[in-house]
Amino acid sequence: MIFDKFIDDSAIIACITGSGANSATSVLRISGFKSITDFSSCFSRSVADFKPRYCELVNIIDINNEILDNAIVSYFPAPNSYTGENVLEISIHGNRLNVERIIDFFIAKKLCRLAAPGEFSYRALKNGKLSLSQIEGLDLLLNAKSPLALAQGNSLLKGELHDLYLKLRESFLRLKAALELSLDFFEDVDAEQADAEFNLALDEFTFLEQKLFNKTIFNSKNLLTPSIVVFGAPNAGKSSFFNRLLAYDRSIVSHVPGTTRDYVSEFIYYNGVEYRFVDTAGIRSSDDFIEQEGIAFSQKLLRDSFFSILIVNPLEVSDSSFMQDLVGRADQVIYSHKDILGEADPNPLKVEDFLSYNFRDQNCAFQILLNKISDFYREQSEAAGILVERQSRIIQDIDAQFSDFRNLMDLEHDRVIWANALSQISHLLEELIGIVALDDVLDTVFGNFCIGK
Ligand SMILES: Nc1nc2c(ncn2[C@@H]2O[C@H](COP(=O)(O)OP(=O)(O)OP(=O)(O)O)[C@@H](O)[C@H]2O)c(=O)[nH]1
Ligand SMILES: [Mg+2]
Repeated sequence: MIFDKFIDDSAIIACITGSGANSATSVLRISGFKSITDFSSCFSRSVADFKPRYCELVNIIDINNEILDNAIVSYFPAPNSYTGENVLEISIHGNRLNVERIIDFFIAKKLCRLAAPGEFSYRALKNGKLSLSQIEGLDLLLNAKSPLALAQGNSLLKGELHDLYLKLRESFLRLKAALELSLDFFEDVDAEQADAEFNLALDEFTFLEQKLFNKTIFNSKNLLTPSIVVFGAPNAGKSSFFNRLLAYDRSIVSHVPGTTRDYVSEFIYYNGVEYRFVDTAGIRSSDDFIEQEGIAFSQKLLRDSFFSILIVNPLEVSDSSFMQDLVGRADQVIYSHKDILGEADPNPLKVEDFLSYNFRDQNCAFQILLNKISDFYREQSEAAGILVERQSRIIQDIDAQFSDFRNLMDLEHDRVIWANALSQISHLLEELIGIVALDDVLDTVFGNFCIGK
C-alpha cells in the first residue's frame, strides 16, 4: 500500500538524474527539511547567504573538514518548489561511488532519509503542486517510447487535459444546481426560467462530455509500446524473416516445424518510435503441451498487437480455410521462399496487398514494410485519444452513467429521481480530477515510479 511506502514526512534524499551509470554530473534532491540552516555545517559557505532559486558554487565538507566534492547548490524554499516543501538540489560529479558517498553523508548527518520510489511526486500531489492527472502525465513522459507519448505526457503535465476535466466538472456542478433550482421552482411562476437554465446546462455538459468521450473511443493503449507480431504456420519462415529484420540471428531457425515455442522479442527504433518486434510459435493444432502453450501465447500477442505480419510459405499452403483465417488477422502478408519461386505468381491466396521476401536478396521488402508500419503509426497517432488508461476508463464510465441519466429523463417525470441519478457522475468526476483517489489507484499510479521521481 502507498502509505506503507511513504512512511513519514521527514526530509528525503535521492539522486534524480541518470540510471545509476557513471556520468559527468548527477543531481541530488533533498526535500522536506525544516530550515536551510540545518545544512550549516555541510557546505564551504554560509547557507544563510544562499539566494533562493540561484546557483551557488560551494564545496561539500565532511565531518573531518575535508572536501567531499565541488557542487552547485540551488535552494527552493517552500512552497515554490517541485514538492511544495523546502528543497535543495545539488549537482555533483556523477561517478556512482561519489553519488552514493554523498547521499550517505547527508543521511549519516540525520538530515534526511532515502526517498521511496515516487515519493517526491507523491509529496507534490499531497501539497497540491501537481494533480493526479499531471502525475500520470509525468509517468507517461518519463517512460515515453514514441513522440506521441512524449507529446501527451507533456500536455498532461502542463495541465491541458486536466483543465478540460475541470471544465467538465464545473459544467456538471452548473447542471446539478440548475436541476435543483428547477425542482424548487417547478410548481412556481419561475418554472419556465428554471427549466430554460436546466436545458442550457444540459446542452453545455453534453457538449463537453461528448468532446472528452470522443477522445477515449480509439484504443490508444497499443500505441504506447507498439508491438509488431510476426505470425503464421509452422516452418513458414517467421524466424528467418525476424532474424533478417534484426540483422542478426536472434531466433533459432531449422527445417523442423515447431522450432519456435516461446516467443522472442526485440526492439527496433525507426522514425522516432520504438517498436517491439515479436517472433511467435507457428499456429497449428498440436498434442504437445509446451507447443500448445506457445501457440496460446501467439494468439494473445496477436490480439494485443499494434501491427501483425503473416509469413506464408506459398509452397506449403495446403489447408486454405485455415490460411484464410490467418490472412484475415494480418495487417500485412509476406511470402517467403521467393528465391525458390522466382517471379512466378506466389499468390495462391489471392491477397491483394502482399510483399514477398527474398532471404537471399539484400533489397527485399524490409524498407517498404518499415515505412508502411511507420505511416500506420503516424495515422493512428493523429487519431489517438487519451493514453492514460485510468482517465480513459473513468470518462467512459461517466458517458455510460450520463446516457442512463438521459434515458431516465425520458422515462421518469419525477425530478427528484433525476437528481439522485446524477450523484454517481459526481463521484466519477471527483475521481477523474483526483479529488478522491483510492489507495489502490495511488498504488497503481505510483507503482511505475522509480527512486528519484
Ligand atoms: N529457400 C528458402 N528457405 C527458407 C526461407 N525462409 C525460411 N526458409 C527455411 O525454412 C525453414 C523454416 O524456417 P524458420 O524461419 O525456422 O521457420 P518458422 O516459421 O520460424 O518455423 P517455426 O518456428 O517452426 O514455426 C528453415 O530451414 C529455413 O532455412 C526462404 O525465404 N527461402
Ligand atoms: Mg520459428
